[in-house]
Amino acid sequence: MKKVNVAIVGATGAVGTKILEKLLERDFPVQSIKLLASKRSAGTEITAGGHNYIVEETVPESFDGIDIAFFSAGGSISEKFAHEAVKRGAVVIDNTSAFRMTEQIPLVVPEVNADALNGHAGIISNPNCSTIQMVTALQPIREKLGLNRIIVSTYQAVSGAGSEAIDELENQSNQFTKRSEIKAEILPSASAERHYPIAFNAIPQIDSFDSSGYTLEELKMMNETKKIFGDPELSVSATCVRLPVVTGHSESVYIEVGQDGVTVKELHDLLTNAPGVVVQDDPSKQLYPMPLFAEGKDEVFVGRIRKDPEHPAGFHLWIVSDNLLKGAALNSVQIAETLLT
Ligand code: 25A
Ligand code: L14
Repeated sequence: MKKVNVAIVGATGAVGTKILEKLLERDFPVQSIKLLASKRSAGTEITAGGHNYIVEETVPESFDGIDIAFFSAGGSISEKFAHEAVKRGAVVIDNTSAFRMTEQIPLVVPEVNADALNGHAGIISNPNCSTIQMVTALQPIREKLGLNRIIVSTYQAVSGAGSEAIDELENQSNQFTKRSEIKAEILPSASAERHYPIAFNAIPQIDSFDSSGYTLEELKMMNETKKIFGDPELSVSATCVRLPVVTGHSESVYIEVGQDGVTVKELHDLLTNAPGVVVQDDPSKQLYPMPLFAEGKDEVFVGRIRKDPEHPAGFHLWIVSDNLLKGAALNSVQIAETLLT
């Protein structure tokens, strides 16, 4: 395989750090790796895989000679630099929401719609973390049985909101046990008018509200799922909730498949053979997925598969994955690997 020159924008962040880890761990064919972040982090030394890297400030010239640029520094940075990177010859794999719903830009989960990469024009979007793990698990079901409806409630980890949110949960947990004043400055979102403690709490707001009453995170799940599946008619609705979990998103998913009379065993068999999916489902052994045990793992874990007693095509599933890996860094690196093969 041809060796490539890679850049990571947002390399010091929660997702950027994992992208570097995955590139090294998976023997990605790198010629060189350039770590980019804001001016604040320029000069920081990062040691990984026996190499010392010095973080540089992101400027337009950073992308000269780069073949693949991974972006994970927030939407505004992608808007500022992604087109510039493409102009200078790079393919951009973007982890932010900046271009996901732009029609000509592919939104890709390799296990689901690798074909969408054909004929891309330089920018490829990596979907939202909650969306990725859900569509990865539902793809084999949709392919074989059809899918008419999804109702999902999420239980999301703080690492999805970046490293500052992880620090906030840790600090608040300490403040709580020491009975000192609890300081909330980041969640539910840095730009929100009011902030609430996440430690020992559950916050039914991820990102800001739309005039419809849904949050942007919920709308991302609804719109991105339809785009990835290529099915604008699919009925999807979401409720997204933040929990005091560091890493690993969980989802309670209700689906209506395209035919009646399907059995739980059929779903088990389909999911057991699905790429990137692991079934953990045995009530007699209390076996089900949990975020604490999904952290650091590449797979999407599925359990609690049950038939809805009131609807002939309805099923319930519990889907868990590491939001920084399959939900972000791993999926981005898999997109790059798919492009190179
Ligand atoms: O707009 P979106 O798409 O909704 O994305 C919003 C946020 O979501 C995260 C990502 O946070 C992003 O900021 N994110 C994006 N995609 C994601 C995904 N798929 C995702 N999360 C989950 N799944 P993050 O923490 O992962 O990454 C932030 C990185 O962005 C870098 N960055 C910021 N501004 C930049 C920039 N890079 C280039 N140019 C810019 N102008 C940021 O680097 C980080 O790598 P950094 O240089 O800001 O350094 C982070 C270090 O600095 C400390 N720090 C943070 N704030 C301050 C600070 N130090 C001093 N003062 C501060 N105010 C941090 O502790 C950290 O060590
Ligand atoms: O759109 O705060 O990829 O958990 C995913 C994580 C947005 C923020 C995205 C979070 C991000 C979200």
